[in-house]
Amino acid sequence: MAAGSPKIQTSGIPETKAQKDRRMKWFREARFGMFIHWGLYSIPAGYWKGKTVPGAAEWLQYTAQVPPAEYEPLREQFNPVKFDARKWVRIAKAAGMKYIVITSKHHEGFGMWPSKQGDWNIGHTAFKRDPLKELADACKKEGLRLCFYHSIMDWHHPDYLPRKPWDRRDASTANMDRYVAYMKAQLKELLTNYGPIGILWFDGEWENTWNHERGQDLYNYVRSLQPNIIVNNRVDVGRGGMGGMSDAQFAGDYGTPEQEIPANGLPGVDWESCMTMNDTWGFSAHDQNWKSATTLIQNLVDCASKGGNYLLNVGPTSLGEIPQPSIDRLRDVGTWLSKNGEAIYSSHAGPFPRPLPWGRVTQKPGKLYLAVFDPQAKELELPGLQAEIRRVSPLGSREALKFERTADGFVVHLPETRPSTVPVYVVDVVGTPVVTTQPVLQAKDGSLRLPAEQAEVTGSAHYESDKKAIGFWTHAGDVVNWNVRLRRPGTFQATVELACESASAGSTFEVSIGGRTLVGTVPDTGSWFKFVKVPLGTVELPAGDHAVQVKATNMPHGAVMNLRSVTFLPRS
Ligand code: FHN
Repeated sequence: MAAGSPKIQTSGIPETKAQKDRRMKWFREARFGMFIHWGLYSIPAGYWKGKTVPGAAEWLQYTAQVPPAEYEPLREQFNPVKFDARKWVRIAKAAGMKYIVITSKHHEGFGMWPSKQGDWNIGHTAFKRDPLKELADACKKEGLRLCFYHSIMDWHHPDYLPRKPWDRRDASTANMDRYVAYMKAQLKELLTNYGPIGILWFDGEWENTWNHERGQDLYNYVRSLQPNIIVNNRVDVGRGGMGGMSDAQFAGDYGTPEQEIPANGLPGVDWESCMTMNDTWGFSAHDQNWKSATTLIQNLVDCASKGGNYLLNVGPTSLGEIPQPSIDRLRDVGTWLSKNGEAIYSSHAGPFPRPLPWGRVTQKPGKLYLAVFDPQAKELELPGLQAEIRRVSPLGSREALKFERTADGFVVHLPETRPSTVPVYVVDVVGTPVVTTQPVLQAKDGSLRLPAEQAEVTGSAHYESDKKAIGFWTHAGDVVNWNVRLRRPGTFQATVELACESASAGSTFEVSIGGRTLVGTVPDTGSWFKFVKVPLGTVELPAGDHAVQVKATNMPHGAVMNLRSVTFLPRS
């Protein structure tokens, strides 16, 4: 270690910043990985005793309350004769993914490798092969990193506590220390027999038998077996819910927001958003709610534009095949990345502190990459950008696009013809671009549209990307803020788009802008997901910069609302 290098405590293991940067380098460059949830749950695939089991398919044992004795016969049925590690890895590689995180053991406790610890693993099935070894060999051959997801929570091991309500086995002799020793013995097999492992992706850390002491000990143990491995934050108990990362005092190298992309990333830490392609992690025969390839591409760009990675899940069938809808989408994402990967791999968060209405921006030294989500956009405003722009071109072309500096930053004029799916434009800049202030700008049609993703929130309420709204608004003192710039005065009709379940309806709130205040009452919209537009009346506003605030004036129940947007439309 270089003399005098400041040491940073990485959860009990002294490491300099330079050493951690070296360890994280491949992860920060990769930006895109494949998550694989594969286990015995792929056999029932969302059904049990002829009935549909709702929710995530890998949770079937819990949701259908299947006692271990009734679940265990699945082991005798498991024989994934169509499993082909090379095919899986080539699908991931062609999709532009740089690493694979596969469930070595999910909550069901079943080991997906022939472990010598006990008999609840694939070594005691008709499938006399080791899928993790075959994946390790295929990843090595194709140049991807193999990583393991390992659940701390274990619904099968007799020493794991707490027991689930549907598990009537005697718990009087259960011993959590003995369980941890078992888990460590399995992890030692995984970290000594399968070559260099990129990430140990822990999960299931939320039950009361797990704590910081155990988490830090497990982090240190894993790193002692493979010092260069990366360990996610779910090894410890410092994850702030699904939000990702709460406190650096806990073990773990990066944050893990799940099924969402933080509105403004997780500044100052490494992070990776894990998301499903439909609504389940494990294979479900009844979940056909597939996201479009365009949505998956936009999610990847959104993560990269905020300095994070995107871990996209597939749930293979019990025969060992990745579902065709997943294959089709991954192929389309790979096609996009083959043309636009320069904007993603080894990119950094763009200079804009908040998302832009037309898309996202990533950056590399001397370049900005403008990824356009809005298919109708004809020009791109870059509010508050301080930079010297030399040239703007479509990525991969030398065509020079028109652009000009304005009072508000820059405007780039887009070509008439452009790729249909998330076109990317490269801005050649001199030096390091800076964004001093990023007001939400009034559109050319005079409208002022304030989406939740561009707001700054004071308090614990926060943006939920699955609802495109600010939720968890459970404190009456939370305030939602936008800084806006009106380039033309006028009289505007104000409208709030919101959702609120019946039990929480009735809060009153006010929207203030330019010294004017509009008031409203939150109606029952039927659910937190069902959004309606509530007119608030009209307001006359001068041109100039204004602060917009939405705050509750009364919160009679547990929450105020889910706020999707505030819109000011000019009265004709
Ligand atoms: O309970 C698991 C779930 O099955 C899935 O594995 C996700 C993926 O991150 N993690 C847990 C839910 O947070």
